[in-house]
Amino acid sequence: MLNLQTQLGNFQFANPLMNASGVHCMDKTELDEMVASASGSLVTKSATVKPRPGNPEPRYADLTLGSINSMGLPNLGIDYYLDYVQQYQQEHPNQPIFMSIVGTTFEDNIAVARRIQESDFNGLAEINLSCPNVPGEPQTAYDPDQTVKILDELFTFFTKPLGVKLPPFFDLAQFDQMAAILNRYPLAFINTMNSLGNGLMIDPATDTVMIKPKGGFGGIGGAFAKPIALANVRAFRQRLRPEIAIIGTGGVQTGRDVYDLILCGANMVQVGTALHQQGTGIFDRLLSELSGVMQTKGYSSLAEFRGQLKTIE
Ligand code: IRO
Repeated sequence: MLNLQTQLGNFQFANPLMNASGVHCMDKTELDEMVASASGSLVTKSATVKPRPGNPEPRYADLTLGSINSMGLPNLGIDYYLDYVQQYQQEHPNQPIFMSIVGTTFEDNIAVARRIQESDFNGLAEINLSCPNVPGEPQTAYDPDQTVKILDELFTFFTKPLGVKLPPFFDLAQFDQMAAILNRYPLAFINTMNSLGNGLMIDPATDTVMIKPKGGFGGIGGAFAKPIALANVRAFRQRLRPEIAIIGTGGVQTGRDVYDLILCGANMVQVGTALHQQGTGIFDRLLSELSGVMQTKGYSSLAEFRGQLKTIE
């Protein structure tokens, strides 16, 4: 019998799959569909203190190898998502849920985290330090000093399981620097990675950018992201304390993609662009394809191959 169970700290999940925050998690209808799906868990849309309409449309486009988005953090506000998870927790006491939170300023990051700390939320919180799409705001985790400032303040009061959503990094020195910072904090997990920030795609019929906000610049997801995601999961697994789990996110289209992220060290795996394009039925296919790869390789649990990537001597 195949066992697809995974764990993150003390939390158990029937399988490693979830949505990536921002995809299929904006409101109760989408979240309920995630709950009804074959995924092992789910995360709510990154929430700010107050609701936000986000950027003007068009703000998302499908591409041949993925997607581009500049949604601009549309969300229904932290109170909406807290109401949702409170109900969820009563109905699914043994199925932990994730909440994503974000602020566009230092003060707002702290304020939204306080709302979670003061609530009866008993799942895992993820603070998004990597939103690429708020005009005028840099991605927090590309600024080590700002990252330290936020984490220092958060851990003065935040006692629930907390992870950070990171942007992609591209240089081994950046991995060293960021891992050294993250290792100083009692983080439950990191989630690597957010979309590849500030890409640009052009519609060849009209010579026009594909999305309206920020002159067409937006976060790139899908197949474009897979090698970068693998590298980020691998690089952080090699550098982080073993108690800090890793959620691998980027470029999952098949069960083999899920397997590859686990091979690099992921404890859970999120699906973004492909979930947006195919809907929640994708989780059944991914689980069956993942099981097929494991059977071919002779594995009966994820732990047998997690982190077991081979290199060439
Ligand atoms: O534009 C968005 O809402 C968005 C966010 I907060 C993010 O973290 N990543 C992304 O690609 N889009």
